[in-house]
Amino acid sequence: MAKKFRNYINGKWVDALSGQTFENRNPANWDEVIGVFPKSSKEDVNDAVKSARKAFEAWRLTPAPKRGDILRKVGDLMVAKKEELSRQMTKEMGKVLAETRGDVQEGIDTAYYAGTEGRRLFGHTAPSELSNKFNMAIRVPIGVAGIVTPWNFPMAIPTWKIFPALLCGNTIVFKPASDTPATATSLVEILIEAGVPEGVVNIVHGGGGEVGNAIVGHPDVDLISFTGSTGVGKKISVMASETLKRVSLELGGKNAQIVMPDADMELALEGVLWGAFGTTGQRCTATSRLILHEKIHDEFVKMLVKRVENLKLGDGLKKGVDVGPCVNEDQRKTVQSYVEIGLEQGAKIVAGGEIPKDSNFKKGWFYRPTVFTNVKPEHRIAKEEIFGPVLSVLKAKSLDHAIQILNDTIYGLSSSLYTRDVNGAFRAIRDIKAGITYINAPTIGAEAHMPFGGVKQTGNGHREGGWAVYDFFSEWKTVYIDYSGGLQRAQIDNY
Ligand code: UN1
Repeated sequence: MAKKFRNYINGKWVDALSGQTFENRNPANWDEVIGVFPKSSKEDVNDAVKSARKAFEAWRLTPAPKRGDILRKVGDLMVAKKEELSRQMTKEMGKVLAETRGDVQEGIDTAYYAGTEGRRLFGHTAPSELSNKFNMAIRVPIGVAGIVTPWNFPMAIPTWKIFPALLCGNTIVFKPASDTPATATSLVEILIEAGVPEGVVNIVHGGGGEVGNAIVGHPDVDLISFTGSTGVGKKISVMASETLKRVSLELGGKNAQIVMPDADMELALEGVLWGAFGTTGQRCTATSRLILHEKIHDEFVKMLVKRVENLKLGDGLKKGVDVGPCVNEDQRKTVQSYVEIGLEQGAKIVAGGEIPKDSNFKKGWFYRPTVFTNVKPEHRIAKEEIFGPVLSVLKAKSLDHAIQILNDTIYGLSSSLYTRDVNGAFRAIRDIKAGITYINAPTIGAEAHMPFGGVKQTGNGHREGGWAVYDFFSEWKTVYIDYSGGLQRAQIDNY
């Protein structure tokens, strides 16, 4: 019998009101059922929002350092359970164990950052233009936050949103991706164990159409923080505008790594292998374009193909496996269809390009790590986000040309340049249009205490991570205290 999971609303574990359920299976072995989860609807969301609204009144008045203490305890519990959480995540979404450990660690880092932020959460003071008057701006909680998260970082991304939201004094209605509901449940269990009061965190499982839309459309939800596709992000933006919610969108990417002839080639090779095929290419920061200077193009492609062919595909729990399966059937179909589009438009496959035929792979959503050469900037595989193990190689004549190709996309999340030329590197930092630029490091590997997010259609200008996310989850309140005992008119009495 598969384990049965529930929603957590108003301090109680409950089934969906409709009684409906859905199953989640291991993408490396679809015979294995991870669990059965409530298939919730609008009514369940209504209950969760009601619970979060009620709990907000006490939570907003809980001192921030106390909220921080709870989050520090959350971090301690995550440390204690790191291995268990990582294994559960690999089974649930397929990425290899070393990476799921990294995912949990990112959550731990975020918890400890939030814990200490409880004793900062700085505001500002500024002198008044009038005598005997004091000015300050303080951060205040906003209300109920709707948190809608993807399956590729099932622990890290929810923590990026939920921990700072809680620290700032907001309450939560959490809808995790339906491909990773078990990891999300573990996170909620940890929050409860650490002492988050009843009603402050609520989790509602189910599909985006039903549960996600109900959260975004709910008039009593004040904030939405969403990570996912650009298509869905645009719909959320429109829907949330009805009630003028504050919305943070973390969307697609078409990230590129540039390699110049003066770079350390071995290092650049390690970088692109990790950036393109880590998490089976299913990161919004994944390297999906490699822009090679023409002088080193042929030699680099040769080195790359050799290494890609040796990447070991398999069940992420097994030792020595480099690349796990795609998360589900739809995702693998998308990958396959982009490979066909690439071929049709005249690109050339130099590695992978197929579903593995070996019987070991029969019961999982595996796809061979794939490299295309002869890719032109106008090809769809150079423009559209694939979210799978597919790398498109393009050729550039110079650094400026490479930057121009890199910028030729609607997205702007991550970017990378391998070079030893410090002048070129600084020019690239200035001219690359992306939220994140790495020099001599791959496009993946963001750290929890630094701002994370993109420009152009990767988002709507907000940032997660570090200090920046606290701006999203709190409201500025400006306070003027006049202790002159008389009416002082700003802009008038002093001029
Ligand atoms: C994502 O793919 O949505 O920098 C997040 C990275 C990770 C986070 C990725 N630390 O790749």
